[in-house]
Amino acid sequence: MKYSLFISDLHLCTNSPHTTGLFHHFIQNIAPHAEALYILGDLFEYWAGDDDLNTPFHLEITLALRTLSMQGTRICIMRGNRDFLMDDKLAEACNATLLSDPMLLDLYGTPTLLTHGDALCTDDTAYQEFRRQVRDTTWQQQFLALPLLQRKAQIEQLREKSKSEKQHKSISIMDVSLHAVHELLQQHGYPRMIHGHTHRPAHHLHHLEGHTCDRWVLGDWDKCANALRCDSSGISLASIPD
Ligand code: LP5
Ligand code: MN
Repeated sequence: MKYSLFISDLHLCTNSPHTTGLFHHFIQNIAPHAEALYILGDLFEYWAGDDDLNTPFHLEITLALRTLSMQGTRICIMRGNRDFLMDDKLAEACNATLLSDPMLLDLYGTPTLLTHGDALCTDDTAYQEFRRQVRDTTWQQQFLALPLLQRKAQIEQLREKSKSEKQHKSISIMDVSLHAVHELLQQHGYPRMIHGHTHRPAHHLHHLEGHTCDRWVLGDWDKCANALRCDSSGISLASIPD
């Protein structure tokens, strides 16, 4: 039976060799059996711009994805809040298609809405204000015009700020807002939804105006690989043997 796999929030970087090992195992042994692999954001710990493609680590990751794609598994990549600066050169290096966020598609006969998930965390007003600023095209052009090393230094400062701010934010503020979820489901005709970002893997049901919508939340890859499998019979946790 044909199926697709969904992953997100790997946060790959040279400081996390365990997760990088999980990634290579998944790409070499699990993903080749799927017809498509969807990466729903935060593949990387952060992405400073496509001019950072040629580090040994980034070459290793893009080559792994390109090899998978050449073997016949279609790869679709969505930007996350850490790697929203990924662009066409990154997609070309991986032989992947970049998806916009949100993206509605027909998956084996079921309308399915894909999103990273950060835009749904509307109660986190400090983050949403920051998000508006950095998703602005003019801001991005100015930021990408800075030297790569300067951009990386700024992002690393920002990662520290994000880590410390998160310690003072409540768990509920950092989750998706139900209001935002319901609004998005309504706007798109009550589809099934798959997202990541919150690192709270779960299957939720939303009963809305006579419709029941499934919402699947992907897990992060801090300790183990996490993927969802989707085929014509529905969605389930992918089994990933060691
Ligand atoms: O990523 P995670 O899970 O730790 O936390 C997110 C939100 N934080 C972020 C920031 C990223 O982690 C940092 C890396 C982004 C790289 C982008 C590259 C280009 C941008 C470079 C800009 C210099 O997304 C966090 C949420 C959390 O998810 C849960 O949803 O709470 O949000 C924050 O922590 C944001 C703060 O609340 C507000 C930050 C204000 C920063 C003001 C500008 C400072 C610029 C400093 C640069 C020197
Ligand atoms: Mn995220």
